[in-house]
Amino acid sequence: MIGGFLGAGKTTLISRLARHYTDLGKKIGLVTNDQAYGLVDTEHLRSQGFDVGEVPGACFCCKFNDLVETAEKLSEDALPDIIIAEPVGSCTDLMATVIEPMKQIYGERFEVGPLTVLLKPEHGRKILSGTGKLGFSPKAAYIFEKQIEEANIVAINKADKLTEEQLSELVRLVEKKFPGKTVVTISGREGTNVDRLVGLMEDPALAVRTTMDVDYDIYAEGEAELGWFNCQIAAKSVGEKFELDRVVLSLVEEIANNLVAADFEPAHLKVMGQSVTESAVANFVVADEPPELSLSSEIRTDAADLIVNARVGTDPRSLQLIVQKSAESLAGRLDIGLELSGIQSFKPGRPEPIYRING
Ligand SMILES: Nc1nc2c(ncn2[C@@H]2O[C@H](COP(=O)(O)OP(=O)(O)O)[C@@H](O)[C@H]2O)c(=O)[nH]1
Ligand SMILES: [Mg+2]
Repeated sequence: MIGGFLGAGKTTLISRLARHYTDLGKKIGLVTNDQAYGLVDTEHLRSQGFDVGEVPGACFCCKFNDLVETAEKLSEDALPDIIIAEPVGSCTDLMATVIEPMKQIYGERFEVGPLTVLLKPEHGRKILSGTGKLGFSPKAAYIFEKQIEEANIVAINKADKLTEEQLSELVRLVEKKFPGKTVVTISGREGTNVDRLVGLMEDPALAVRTTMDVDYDIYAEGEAELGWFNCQIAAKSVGEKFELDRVVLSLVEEIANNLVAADFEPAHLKVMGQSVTESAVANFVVADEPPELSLSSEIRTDAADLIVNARVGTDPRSLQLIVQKSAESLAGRLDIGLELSGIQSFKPGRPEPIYRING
């Protein structure tokens, strides 16, 4: 299981790990998870040819049996050697509510690896040092810290965009707050140090139980401070074909500008655009850095299906209005048709784990 805050780079790393193991001749099964339906991550990983099961509608701990069923379904055709699961980025207490129950109830069927947590540097430095604007309220920051606290392995991600100084500051902050943690610095996107991480993830000696107290009131309130918004958008050219990458990135930029203007901190906004053959993905993960195109299609097309997944520090209604307004103004500016459907807009409910085994 690879956890970590929204936008930490879990899906990117998982796709690299899946390729790594596939190249070694191993069969890989992936499981994605979210509070909502219609996930960019699922489509993104499937578009790379991986076998992906999805647990939508609530987190793994509240849908523990769906996680097991999904993992079992992955093995119906061909038993996977390794299953990698990505929990919701606003989730914590996974050791007590997912990993331990998995070991105790299904220990004979699955050997459960260490809980790896990716540290998102964009919010991590502010939250762990407690200096500057946190970006989120202390309650959401509580979740961020709890994710690190329960990890068997903390992987400080995105090393490629950090200076040596910033990296060692993050290592120092983690070691100071959570003494004795196994910490590694990686770039999931570039592949730096991923071999080292793989070595750690395969070490059964690291798959030990960690115990921690969690205040479920703070956890629930912290999670509920994030607005969730998903929708599909049918993009159609009015005249000439459009550049898919440009539409996907411009939509994220438009929404990002409006969020920043309203002082709403993004946790993760992602948009995927798919034509029949190609896909593009753009992301926005922190207010003070611009959005980026993380997968380019390099095609022009007449029509594409877009998926929007936004998790932002504001109420769902304001978030929905911003996405709708942004799509409308972009359609006018680029002279294309953008038709929204399948809107889901809500804040996550209180986490109610099926099992909790702690100490
Ligand atoms: N610079 C850099 N960006 C990364 C890295 N890993 C992921 N990202 C970017 O971070 C954003 C969020 O990544 P994603 O894997 O979707 O995060 P998730 O929400 O944790 O699954 C995307 O724009 C990625 O391209 C990395 O190692 N370095
Ligand atoms: Mg993801």
